[in-house]
Amino acid sequence: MMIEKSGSIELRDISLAEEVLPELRDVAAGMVRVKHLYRSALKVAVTQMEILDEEFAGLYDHSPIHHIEHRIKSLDSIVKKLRRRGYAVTIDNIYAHIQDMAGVRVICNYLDDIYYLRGLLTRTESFRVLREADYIKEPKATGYRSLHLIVEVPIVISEGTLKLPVEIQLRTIAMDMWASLEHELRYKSDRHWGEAESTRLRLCSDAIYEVDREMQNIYQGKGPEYED
Ligand code: 0O2
Repeated sequence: MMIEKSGSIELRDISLAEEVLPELRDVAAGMVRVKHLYRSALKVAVTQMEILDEEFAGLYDHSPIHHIEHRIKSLDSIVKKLRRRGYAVTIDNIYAHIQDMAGVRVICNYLDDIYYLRGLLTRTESFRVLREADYIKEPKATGYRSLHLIVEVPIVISEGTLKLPVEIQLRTIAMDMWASLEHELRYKSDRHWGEAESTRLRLCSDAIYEVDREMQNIYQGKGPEYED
């Protein structure tokens, strides 16, 4: 299953943002090209994931992929990220400093599926791995767990071949549930957010990880006492 998340940069977003951020006027025209190039890179990466998904679905009993989501980073998110890192909002800085303009999220059934897919993706000659962050082995302080890969994807355009970064996030269904709800709670709710709530979310993440391990043990026919 393929899901396109909202968050693509639309021209109306740019004109809206212009009213708030006058300096964005200069980048508005360039954003159209940025969007086109990264959407192309995203298509290449998503198509590769679809090929694998269809192969597993057609030929094997088990597919490591539950579903795939993809998105182009929103303008709001680009601006926040550049500013957080102390860069001016320019087209050059987007190319130089934003590696997750194009993002693919692969939701896997079991923990081992994540590392199996990682193995397939990092072995392929067409995608060079630029960066890897394993937030499963070392979760973020928030409790966030996922495996992140930044891969360089080639696209053929009229001027030649261009290589652009695409972020691939690999996570289980359970990790995805936690990340979606945590994001919703933390950024969208008007409630006061304190240390107690953060601790409870971290504990939820730990509990979910134990469930992931136990579900995998059951799937693999291993006893409850089994340790990696
Ligand atoms: P968007 O556009 O909303 O998807 P950064 O931490 O962003 O300065 P980096 O290295 O680019 O640096 O990013 P990182 O931390 O490897 O991964 C960023 C993305 O991972 C986020 O996208 C989220 O999708 C996810 N993520 C990372 N930490 C958390 C977390 O604590 N909770 C949740 N729910 N998701 C997290 P963005 O940046 O939100 O961009």
